[in-house]
Amino acid sequence: MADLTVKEFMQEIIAKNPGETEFHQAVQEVAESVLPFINKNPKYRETKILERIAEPERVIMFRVPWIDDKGEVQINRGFRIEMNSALGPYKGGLRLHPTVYLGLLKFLAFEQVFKNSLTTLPMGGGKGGSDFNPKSKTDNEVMKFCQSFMTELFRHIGPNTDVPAGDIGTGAREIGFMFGQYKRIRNEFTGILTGKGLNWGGSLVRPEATGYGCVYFTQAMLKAVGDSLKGKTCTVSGSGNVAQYTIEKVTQLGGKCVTLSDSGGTVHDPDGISEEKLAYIMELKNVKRGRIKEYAEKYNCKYFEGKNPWGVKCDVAFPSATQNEINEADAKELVKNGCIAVGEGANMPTTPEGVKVFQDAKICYGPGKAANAGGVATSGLEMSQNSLRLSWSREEVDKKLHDIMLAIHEQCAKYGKEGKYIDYVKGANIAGFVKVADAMLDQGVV
Ligand code: NDP
Ligand code: 2IT
Repeated sequence: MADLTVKEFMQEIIAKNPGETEFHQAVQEVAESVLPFINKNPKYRETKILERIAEPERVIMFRVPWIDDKGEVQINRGFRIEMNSALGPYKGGLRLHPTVYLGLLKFLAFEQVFKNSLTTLPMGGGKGGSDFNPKSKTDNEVMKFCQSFMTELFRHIGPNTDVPAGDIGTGAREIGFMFGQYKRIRNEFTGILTGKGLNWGGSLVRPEATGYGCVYFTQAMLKAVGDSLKGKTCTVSGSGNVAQYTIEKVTQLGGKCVTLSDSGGTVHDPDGISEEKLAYIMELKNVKRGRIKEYAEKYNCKYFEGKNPWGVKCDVAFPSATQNEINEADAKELVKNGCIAVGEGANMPTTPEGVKVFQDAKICYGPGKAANAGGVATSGLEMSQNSLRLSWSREEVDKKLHDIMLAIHEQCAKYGKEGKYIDYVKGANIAGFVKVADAMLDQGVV
């Protein structure tokens, strides 16, 4: 059989999924890593495993009608992409953001399959959400939306079927409203969502897990080249869940975070974001739901309207906002300014051209599906605790998270080592692929 080229493979993907540009981007990156491996292993080629992984097992799209505080009817579109269940129940977050459409969630669901495989826990991959914009909505409006969303979603999920969680725009408040509605409809208290409140089934360290895990992974990358986070200046984008706990852990490990951002712009605080300043950010973002600009006003530092943080000189960068937030020019700027490591808290935050810049410069580059897997891994730990009807201590969960991040680093190194350099993109893609592919082979053509 002649080798299957990335070009041939992508032509079919693009023809079958027109206009879904983020999905094409995510599939192409995996195909570039995995096709050479598949071509050498005919059992995967003959059984069209990658073609099957790129086709969701099921896509659910639905109307989400609700009534706002003025009494006006609003209509949003809800989605759940049940991508792959070879390794366990579908698992992945729910994104609430006006840019949500089918192609965006398919990219996230596709990435999730490989990420969840890397965690070593029994979880398939999925993603969902809606084009609902929680910003500037009242708590009552958010509750009305969440209840309507769950009124359709409930029939598709379950503790052994599909277990959603948070993502952009879906935090503790939204998970609470959705859980309440599920329980009311089904008359059942079960672990159908993760990221739940700590006193009603949530796991300790789940709120912190994505940020902490990303820092643990970055620390492992630095250790592999004989370095550490101690004394390093770090830039962070975003100011939500992932950004907040990235800052907390970097600071605990002796690094200094100097930026934060939101869709309005970036703040630069050269003195570093201390524990006290972080507490202010958490109140500002999680309770008052304000803008990051207010931080600059309070602490008298610079605010760059409409700008991202990548122009600020740093040793380590933690993109923790959204997809494609680092382009080729940003990546060049980072490398030029001496950046030695990038830990992706966000999903696919670097464009393919940007990734190439990092790879050519041979800096430590940890792609999202490896570096941010601590969030979903701890969701897996929450599912285990729910099944056992037990809750583990903070130290226990944190240790398991730390061990999982080191195990992911090991798997990436195993498949991505090229002499002294570790290509974490190749490593994560192949390691993630092999486990899913082997499970699919065992389970027949389904
Ligand atoms: P949050 O909603 O808590 O925070 C998102 C942050 O990113 C906000 O500061 C937001 O600013 C900013 N942001 C979002 N979209 C844009 C945009 N288009 N342009 C500029 N800034 C933007 O989300 P999370 O912290 O949970 O998620 C951040 C990233 O991490 C996402 O890529 C997510 O998929 C990924 N991730 C999250 C996990 C989790 O457990 N939560 C797990 C693994 C990955 P603003 O408020 O102005 O929109
Ligand atoms: O992108 C992700 O991994 C998440 N948003 C977390 C998913 C989860 O099920 O915890």
